[in-house]
Amino acid sequence: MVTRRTLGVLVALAIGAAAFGSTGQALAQDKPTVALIPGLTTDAFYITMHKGAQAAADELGAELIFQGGPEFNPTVQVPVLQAVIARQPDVILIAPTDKQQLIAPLRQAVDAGVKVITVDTFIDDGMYQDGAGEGDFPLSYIASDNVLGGRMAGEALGKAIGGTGKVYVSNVKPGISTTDQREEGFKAAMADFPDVEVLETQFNDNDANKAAAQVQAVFARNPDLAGVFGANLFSAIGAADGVKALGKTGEIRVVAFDTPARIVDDLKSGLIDIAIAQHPYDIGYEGVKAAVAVINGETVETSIGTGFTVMDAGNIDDPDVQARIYSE
Ligand code: T6T
Repeated sequence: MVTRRTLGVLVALAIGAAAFGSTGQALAQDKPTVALIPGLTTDAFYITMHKGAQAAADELGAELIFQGGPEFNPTVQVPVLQAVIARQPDVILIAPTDKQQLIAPLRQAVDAGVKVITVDTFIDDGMYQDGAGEGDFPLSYIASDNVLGGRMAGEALGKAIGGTGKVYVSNVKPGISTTDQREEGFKAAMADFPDVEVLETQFNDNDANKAAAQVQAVFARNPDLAGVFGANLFSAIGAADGVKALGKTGEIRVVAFDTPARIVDDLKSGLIDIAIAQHPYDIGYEGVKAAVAVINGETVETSIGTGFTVMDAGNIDDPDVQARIYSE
């Protein structure tokens, strides 16, 4: 006799048989699976991106894996990528931590049948699917326009210092698409300020403490230092901390890229003049949307741009502006 209990067991066995092949190996899940590999996990920018990605995954019925390393560094990111490839998601969304060093490891993903889309940063020249270059195989690039963002920062800093004086870029390290492009845009904007001298870029390895110490060292050599552009979250926090430690708030002007929560106080106190918020939530959301489209056999744009919100002391209390402060 088939009792209620044995029926339950039979149903459970049937579900088990559907989920596992005769070898006991897991079969592909019904749900599309998307993996998001950030530049590093403990950065408010990527934490916010994760939220947007999760929102899209929930809406579209996709499974989202979020796996990353503790540092923005290809040596740390490549093993994470290899572990994710072994999990065989349908699509990998990744913020590659170096333009060149991630090309070959990402090629391995494609060879393993996993589709690749890059978010925030790109590999190679960032022009995908054009048949040119070793790294044209990702299907799409979803990000801010970083040259434009750097240009906006340059214009803001040039104006803040009255079009004259010495400035420098506090940057992470060469070879990262986003921060390289921000510096490029910043320097292009400075061409409109002939009386501004752009000093040598200081590279801080994504370490805010190092960036702060560099402000003090540059100031020691250039007591007439007028401004610093912090080209990402850690560079900007370090630049602000360095200026504060010198007691030069409002005298050495700071323009920040990225907007973690503490930016609010720094804008209000005049430590930072302007902060350029990216829209990482949208990058994550659009990333998963594009991934699911690809899984459904649709073609996606090879380049999808997201916007900016420029924050200053005058608008920082607006709810629309507050909404663009990154999550922690
Ligand atoms: O500025 C973002 C990101 O766009 C960049 O690629 C790396 O740094 C951040 O994550 C901020 O820390």
